[in-house]
Amino acid sequence: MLKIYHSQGARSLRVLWLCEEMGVPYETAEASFFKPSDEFKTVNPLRTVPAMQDGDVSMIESVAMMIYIIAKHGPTDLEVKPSEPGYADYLQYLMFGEAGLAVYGNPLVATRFLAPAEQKENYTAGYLKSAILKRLEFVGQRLNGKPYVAADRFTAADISVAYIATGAKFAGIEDEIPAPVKSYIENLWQRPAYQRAAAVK
Ligand SMILES: N[C@@H](CCC(=O)N[C@@H](CS)C(=O)NCC(=O)O)C(=O)O
Repeated sequence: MLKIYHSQGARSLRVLWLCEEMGVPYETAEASFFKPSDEFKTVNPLRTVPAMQDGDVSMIESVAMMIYIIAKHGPTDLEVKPSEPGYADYLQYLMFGEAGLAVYGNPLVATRFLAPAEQKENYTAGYLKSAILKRLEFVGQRLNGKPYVAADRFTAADISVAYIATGAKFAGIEDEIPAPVKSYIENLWQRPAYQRAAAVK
């Protein structure tokens, strides 16, 4: 069974949500930032969350875990195939959720909680915040009122992108998410699979 090293509100949410949508069984293990267990440190010497083990396989990138789980436990409509319209959008937004959005949040969160007071509002923090908000505006424009980012259906790309709302809370910018993107994500949050995943401690 998949073992997912999880911390509530971390990117492990993407992996749990995907498993819940697909009905893939998994177990979780605590991945604490402050008191990492020896087991977690062995699986992920970087100590970033999530990590995943599947037998002898260990992984530390949430979107790669999603691709792995889809490939191993699919087929699923959460994936868009190369033959389908929307394939390029699917790939793009699956990656964009992390590489174009969430990754900008890490240094912002670190600055918010760990930087000395006089550095909390520094140039880099301002840059990161505007980089995230600019990219969210881009997502809102691309959605143009549609409920999903690719292929006119709910896919893993939506799971990837929607994580930014959770990350934005830690970064203290959740109130600045553009309204169209906020409603897009709040609509995704109605899904029972999301709610089960979000409730996992
Ligand atoms: N690209 C990685 C990023 C993992 C990551 O940075 N996770 C955050 C929590 S959501 C973390 O562990 N931050 C602490 C750190 O960067 O040291 C992924 O998508 O899994």
